[in-house]
Amino acid sequence: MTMKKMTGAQILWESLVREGVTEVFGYPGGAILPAYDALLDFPIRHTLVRHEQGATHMADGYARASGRVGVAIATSGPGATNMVTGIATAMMDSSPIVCITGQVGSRLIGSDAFQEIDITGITLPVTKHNYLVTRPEDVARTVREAFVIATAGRPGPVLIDITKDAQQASCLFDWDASAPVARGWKHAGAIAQDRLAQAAALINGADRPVILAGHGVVISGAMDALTCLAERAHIPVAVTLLGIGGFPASHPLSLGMMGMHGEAWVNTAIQEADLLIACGMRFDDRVTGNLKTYAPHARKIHIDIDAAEINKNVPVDVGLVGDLRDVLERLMPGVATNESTGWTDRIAGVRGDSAVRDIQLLPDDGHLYAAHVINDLWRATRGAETIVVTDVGQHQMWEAQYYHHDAPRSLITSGGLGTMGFAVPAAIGAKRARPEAEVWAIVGDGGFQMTMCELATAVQEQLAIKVAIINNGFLGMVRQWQEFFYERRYAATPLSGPDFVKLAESFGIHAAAVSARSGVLPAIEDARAHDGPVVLDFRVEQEDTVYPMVPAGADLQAMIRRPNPIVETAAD
Ligand SMILES: Cc1cc2nc3c(=O)[nH]c(=O)nc-3n(C[C@H](O)[C@H](O)[C@H](O)COP(=O)(O)OP(=O)(O)OC[C@H]3O[C@@H](n4cnc5c(N)ncnc54)[C@H](O)[C@@H]3O)c2cc1C
Ligand SMILES: Cc1ncc(C[n+]2csc(CCOP(=O)(O)OP(=O)(O)O)c2C)c(N)n1
Ligand SMILES: [Mg+2]
Repeated sequence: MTMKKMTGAQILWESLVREGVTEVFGYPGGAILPAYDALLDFPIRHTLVRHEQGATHMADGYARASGRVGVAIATSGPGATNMVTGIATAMMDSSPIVCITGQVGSRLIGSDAFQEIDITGITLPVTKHNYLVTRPEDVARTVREAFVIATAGRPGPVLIDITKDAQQASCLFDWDASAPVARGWKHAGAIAQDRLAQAAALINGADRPVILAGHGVVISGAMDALTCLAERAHIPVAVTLLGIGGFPASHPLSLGMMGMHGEAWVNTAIQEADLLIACGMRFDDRVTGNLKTYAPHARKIHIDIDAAEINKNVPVDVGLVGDLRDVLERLMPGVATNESTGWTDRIAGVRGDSAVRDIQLLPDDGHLYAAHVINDLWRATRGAETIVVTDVGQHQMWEAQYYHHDAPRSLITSGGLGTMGFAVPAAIGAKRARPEAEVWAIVGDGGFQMTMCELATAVQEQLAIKVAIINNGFLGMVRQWQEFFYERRYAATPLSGPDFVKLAESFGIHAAAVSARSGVLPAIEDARAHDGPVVLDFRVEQEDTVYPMVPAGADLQAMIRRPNPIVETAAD
């Protein structure tokens, strides 16, 4: 191959193109200007964001919707520091993004130069890896390594900080000679056959097994393998928040979400189980509650690609380190067919007896309930290729409970960091990744006000995202904690906001407010029919509460239930 002299900036884009990148999300500034100048000559579309946090969430939403690496770009100093929340969000949820930041000239480093910040130092704990590049010769290799590291094993964010002089200077571009050197990301070794046999024996001998399906199911593409295991051994499947969509909600063996706001019968099943098969999930504290009393009767199998997760929170009997799909496929030959239904009947009994919400029976007291809005959205969009992106708070939990996901990558949400402000930009990124999909952002009035500036991005880029604001006039989830644990002393949780309809209209966005149940479906249908972004302001009951709730650190069975339950059954 003939080698060509190119600037570091040109090599950056050429390398990204060769990595298959077609979209980047970013915001320019002095230290990254050489890269922006060169961008005009490369077949990569740039989405101009309104805040660099938005760029990182867009890259993250893009990655989660597609499984490809999302790319964000910003300048040095404040541009780079604005990215930190988005990088941490991606880190906590194992989402593969590559962030590129400009840095002051290499001779100025350490001089407190204008907009100089040690972004590799700042992001060290929230990236899988990061780089400071000071020579054009290192750009191609660094980009190639970054893409390997972002996606290999457990995915995560990588940051590349490139000095201005490294962008400007030229060198010979040699792609082949820049092949990444494998270092710390080598794949886990093969799992010994006796470990697989041990796991299979536990499964074959269990009377009350439960599969705990996490985000790793989706990341690994293990949906079919998981369904195969569940069906062959007749094992019910509970999902984590990030595992939603990894196993179809409509499947007869689907239990629903586990944990703090999981369904009562799911947590009961886990506490009664004699075997847990944890698949690509990390036993987050939102999932386990009190570790001392967690699943006390259960033997545990844990399959995870990250060896550090095995025995981290929950000691297990058999740990299998590897890619979930691969491990499940190798496990299957040893798994016996089981048709006994005693255990699933028992769970169905708990499910039927226990007072479960039936949102159809929530009192018709003139108030609009978030649960109705979300369930109606599910009814309206089921069957269509829909991606729901949520923000963080009560509405996020109601989404998990009342929207029933059958497809992987159809729910995108910030679980580990719980980043308010995530939904609108992540929805924009998801829409970029899958333009044919209908993309809904479900967002609280608090979180919406954190990143609502990105509506301008949706308008400028003509991205037809639909935004449903669950407007309860409160920082609802914090208010709920104050209601339960702080004697209803609502310190700093009542929240005002602008007139969201007027606000959206000022961006040139079609918008409507809804305050009655009868208005919900027509508004949703109108939004779906509208060819462009839409904002719907759902003015819901102000002091509604997410039930059930396991108080932080409490035993999983110690759920706070809706008081005076009406006869409740699972929605549909
Ligand atoms: C307000 C709020 C309330 C919440 N309440 C709940 C709740 O009630 N219930 C709940 O479940 N969550 C809840 N969460 C989310 C919770 O905090 C965690 O984010 C979530 O439980 C993590 O799910 P996970 O372990 O499946 O995914 P991740 O945290 O993304 O972990 C994925 C795991 O899969 C592994 N993995 C990745 N790729 C592979 C692969 N190819 N093969 C094998 N393994 C792989 C990773 O190493 C990792 O261990 C809540 C969050 C918020 C903000
Ligand atoms: C950036 C950030 N700041 C603070 C919090 C703490 N927090 C978690 S939920 C929540 C309230 C969210 O309110 P809103 O967006 O209106 O959603 P609701 O709970 O009312 O549905 C807050 C403040 C957070 N998760 N993220
Ligand atoms: Mg709110």
